[in-house]
Amino acid sequence: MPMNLPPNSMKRLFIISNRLPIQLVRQESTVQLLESAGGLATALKSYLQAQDRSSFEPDEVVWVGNADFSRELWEEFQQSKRSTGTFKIEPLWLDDDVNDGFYNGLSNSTIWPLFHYFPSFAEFKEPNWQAYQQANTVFADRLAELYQPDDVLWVQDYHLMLLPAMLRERCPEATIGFFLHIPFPSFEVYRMLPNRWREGLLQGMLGADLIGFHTNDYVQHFEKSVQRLLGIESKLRFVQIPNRPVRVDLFPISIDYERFNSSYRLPGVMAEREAIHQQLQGNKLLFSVDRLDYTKGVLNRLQGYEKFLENHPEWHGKINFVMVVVPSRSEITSYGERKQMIEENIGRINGRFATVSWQPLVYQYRSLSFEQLCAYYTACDVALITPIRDGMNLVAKEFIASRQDEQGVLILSEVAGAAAELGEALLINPTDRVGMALAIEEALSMPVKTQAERIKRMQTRIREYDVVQWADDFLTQLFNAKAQQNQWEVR
Ligand code: ADQ
Repeated sequence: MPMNLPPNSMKRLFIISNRLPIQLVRQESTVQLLESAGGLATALKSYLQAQDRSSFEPDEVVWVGNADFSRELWEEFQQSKRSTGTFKIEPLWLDDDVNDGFYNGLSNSTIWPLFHYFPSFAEFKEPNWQAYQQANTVFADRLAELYQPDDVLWVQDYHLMLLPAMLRERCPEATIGFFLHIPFPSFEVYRMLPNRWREGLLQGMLGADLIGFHTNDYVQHFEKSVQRLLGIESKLRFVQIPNRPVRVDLFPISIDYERFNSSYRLPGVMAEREAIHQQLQGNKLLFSVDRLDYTKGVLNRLQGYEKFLENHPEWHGKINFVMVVVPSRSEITSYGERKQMIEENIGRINGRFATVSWQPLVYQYRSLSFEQLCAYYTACDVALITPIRDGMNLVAKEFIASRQDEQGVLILSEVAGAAAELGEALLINPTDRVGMALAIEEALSMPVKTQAERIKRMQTRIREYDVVQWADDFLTQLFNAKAQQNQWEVR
């Protein structure tokens, strides 16, 4: 039976993720603090920045993660007595070889490809598994030193799947939540991991009191894997571990809706939008923005656009596609190869269709500022978001929220977690080029009234379950799960 505990029963909230949401760099004689990008950091920072809207008021929020900067730089920064914002930072430093096997190895060359249904990209190297265990142990040992009763430990994502059980061993009474930001794959894919790894990762997650996923499918895939590999059944969203049933549920992550919606009238955004419109000279604009990652479906998107241009010569000279790709994980070979393939395809498509006065594809390999991002979101006619797999995809939600003018069409992959909530988008299969070409045509000819109806419905949903709701929902359920376990023990 759910019961809500008073929010103040949380003393400190620990957010624990592989990377910290900030970076430190030396610029001339001072240490500068920069924001890190990426879905997880963006979402959790948005929550912490909007905490006045949250029902939870911890005395302190502490973010624990691996530092991208040296110990010396951190000490210098601390001596300058500058603040890291609304939360405290607790940096960790892993040995280089451990970090390589843990981050580039098991996290991003095994779990990431396998969980996104790219098993042929997955490596199964024992030293990487060792490094993954070592890295999770470093987190667990440090957290056990920091932990005090009534602290809440919220572990984030696939790099730290062993951590909840390690924490449970060290702090048996602790309130521990775990949230997975990527898909949890179907059992047939998950079972491809070596036996000890696949059982170890499940046991690791089950150290938590609550395990959260983006969608119902991911919850079911997880429950099935636990049942088939560990022989533990689930009932009514509780994994039936004796004396400590573990709650599993869905919490579709979201964005700071108001921040994106109100950006429409920011002077910087208006000026950028105006500049984009002038360059377009009346042409329609297709837009996409992603981290460089094979899961984001950039090549398929290019092929879909090529098909559209092939089938629709009447659109030649009247449409531009701006594709922005942010550098990511450049140390991993498959990412570098992808970049080369993308650039070759862009060159080929432009070579095939461009004229002296028209370039069908404009490619930018860089990060955009918030103003630039919102200017593109609101200047474009169609946002083309076509991942081959994506846990959620915040870009889709940001685009919809930004459209205060209630115009624009979202073409969205049916296998992005966001598709479960954004049913008014034109949903496509990302491997179906013909389907993508048809969707582009449909989007370009959609009446403005229909665009507005669809956008408004999606906006209502994102506004009502924004990132603050998401985090509050997770934390409320975490307290409920803990209370239910306590009742269980009394019985
Ligand atoms: P990511 O794979 O990083 O996140 P996504 O959810 O789309 O993917 O978030 C990317 C973030 O980076 C967005 O906030 C976007 O605005 C920003 N961004 C992307 N390209 C940018 C650019 N060129 N310049 C500036 N900003 C850019 C992971 C999972 C997702 C899940 C999130 C949150 O893979 O499925 O939605 O975590 O759980």
